[in-house]
Parts: sequence; C-alpha cells; structure tokens
Amino acid sequence: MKILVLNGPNLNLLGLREPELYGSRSYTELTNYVNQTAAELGLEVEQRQSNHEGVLVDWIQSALGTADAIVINPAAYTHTSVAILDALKAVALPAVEVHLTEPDERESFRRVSYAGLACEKRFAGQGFLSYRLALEYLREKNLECGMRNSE
Ligand code: CA2
Repeated sequence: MKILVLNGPNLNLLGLREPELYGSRSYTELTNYVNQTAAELGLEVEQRQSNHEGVLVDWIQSALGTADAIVINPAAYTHTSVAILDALKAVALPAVEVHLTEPDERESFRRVSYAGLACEKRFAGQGFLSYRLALEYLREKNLECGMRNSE
C-alpha cells in the first residue's frame, strides 16, 4: 500500500519557531518518524511539503494512479482552501486529515476544516503521533478490504 503524505505551509519551520505549540522536533525529524512508522507497518510512503496551495493541489491530483491513499496536514489551508477540498474530492482516494495541535481548541477560525469534508478520518492534537494513527488507520482499513475481497 502506497500513501502520499502531504504537509502544508510553514510546517517546514517545525522546531525552529513556536516550540510551545508545535514541539521542538524539526520537519526532518517528522519525515524520519513517518518513514520509520511506515516501515514498521509495511507501508510505502512518499512525503512532501509545500507553502503553496496550487502545488498541494497538483500533488493531490498526482496521487491518482500512483498512490492508494492520502494523509494530509493542510496546515493553515485547512481553514481556507476550497481548492484542496475539491482536489481531494476529485481524486476520491481514501484521505485522512492530520494535525499536530487540536485546531478545535484554538482560535474560532480554526474550527472550520474544508479539507476535512473530503477526509474519512481526522487525527489531531497528538503531535507526531497523529501521523502514526493515520497510517495505522489506513493500514487497518486496507487489511480489512483485502480480507473481504478474499472471502
Ligand atoms: O496543528 C496543526 O498541525 C496545524 O495544521 C498547524 C497549522 C495551523 O494553521 C493549523 O490550524 C493546525 C500551522 C502550521 C505552522 O507550523 C509552524 C511550525 C513551526 C513554527 C511555526 C509554524
């Protein structure tokens, strides 16, 4: 199972700013954590980060035919981007929304998630663990599908 893991704007600054909110580990540490988790779970992952909405849309589109599922932390675009919502709907792959913090417990403008409308699950407020939970969820779901298909 191949999973495209996308991270949105400013997540490349992890560990460099606002550690009280986002933790002290870097973006490279996040990608290492996700790679290690994927290896443990027997999943293939491709990870990308962009500060640009259109680039994220292009990558979501590129998942069609090249990935089985998407894990996405759209960062600030979570709360603004109909383009990312439309792209996720268009590719219609299983998608999971992840967040390091719990947006619902922060400013009221973070309570809306457009991307979440196209995602079947959300893991938030658990730091790096949110990404692991997303991968575990997709793996479990894939195993269940495989079992059903072999019946
Ligand atoms: O909790 C999350 O993962 C968020 O997606 C993070 C976004 C925020 O806009 C969402 O509401 C929730 C912000 C990402 C900014 O990342 C930074 C990392 C280090 C330093 C500064 C910003």
